[in-house]
Amino acid sequence: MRYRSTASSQVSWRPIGPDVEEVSAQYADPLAALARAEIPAILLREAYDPADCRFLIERFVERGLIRDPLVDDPDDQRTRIDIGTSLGNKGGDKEDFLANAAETRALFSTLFAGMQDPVETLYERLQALAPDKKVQTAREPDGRQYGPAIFRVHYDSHTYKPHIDHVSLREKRFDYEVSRFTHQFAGILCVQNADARGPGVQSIVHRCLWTEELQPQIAEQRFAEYAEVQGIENFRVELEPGDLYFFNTRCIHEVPAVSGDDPRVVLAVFIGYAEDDGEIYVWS
Ligand SMILES: O=C(O)CCC(=O)C(=O)O
Ligand SMILES: [Fe+2]
Repeated sequence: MRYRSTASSQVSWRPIGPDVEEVSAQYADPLAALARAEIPAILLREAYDPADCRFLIERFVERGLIRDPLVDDPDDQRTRIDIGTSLGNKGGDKEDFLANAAETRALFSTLFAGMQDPVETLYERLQALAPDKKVQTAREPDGRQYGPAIFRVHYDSHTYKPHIDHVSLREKRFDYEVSRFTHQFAGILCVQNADARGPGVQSIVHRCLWTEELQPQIAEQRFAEYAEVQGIENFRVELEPGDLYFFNTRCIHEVPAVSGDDPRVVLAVFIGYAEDDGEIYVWS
């Protein structure tokens, strides 16, 4: 069945899934629906093997990329550890950013030995959702590539307050090739929940596309109140390890404080998309 998708629809704002076949059967162009925020997310269950999720965490510990959960290091109190290159953090210095991205690609070329490459899984699924476009790692006109994806490891109490992500609208970056895309999405693969006893709330996506007028509500941390008064719908994303979701990062979204003994670990990408662009760029 094809969901009705206008704001006046009786059908509430629900993600589509649980796999590419079903999504493609429901929507001729699922990414266009995401761009218009007709749906909160494309949610693909078991895109990646949960056993490989566990191997991956062990690999991170073996390689010293994250803290050993059995060793308490009083000098290391970080609530977030990144494995990969972030344009948001490093984009102020393009040379440094691109050099760092090359190091990440070198690291990732051996990191997944003996297991399915989760970055490949994520790109493959995205490509399957957009058969008419070419999905590839974002690159500058001279061919130099951005970081392909990033692991984010969040420890107890780490929170993302309501925000959006958008290279030009929010970060005001115009000197990178990815600025050309009208729409920005995120792809998030759950590697580990903070509490192994059940699916954790990963993020809350609000049915509200950012505009300049909304910025004060966000900056002054009044969005929750605003959403309540306006009766803005939201969708709470709950994932098991191996589940993957894509959402429009211009929809105001947040991640409640991580709570649990284990870190919440995700593999994340940003995605540049435009209806009239034959390429889809992926970066972190
Ligand atoms: O960790 C997440 O699920 C989402 C984090 C976030 O805000 C983003 O990737 O844009
Ligand atoms: Fe975000």
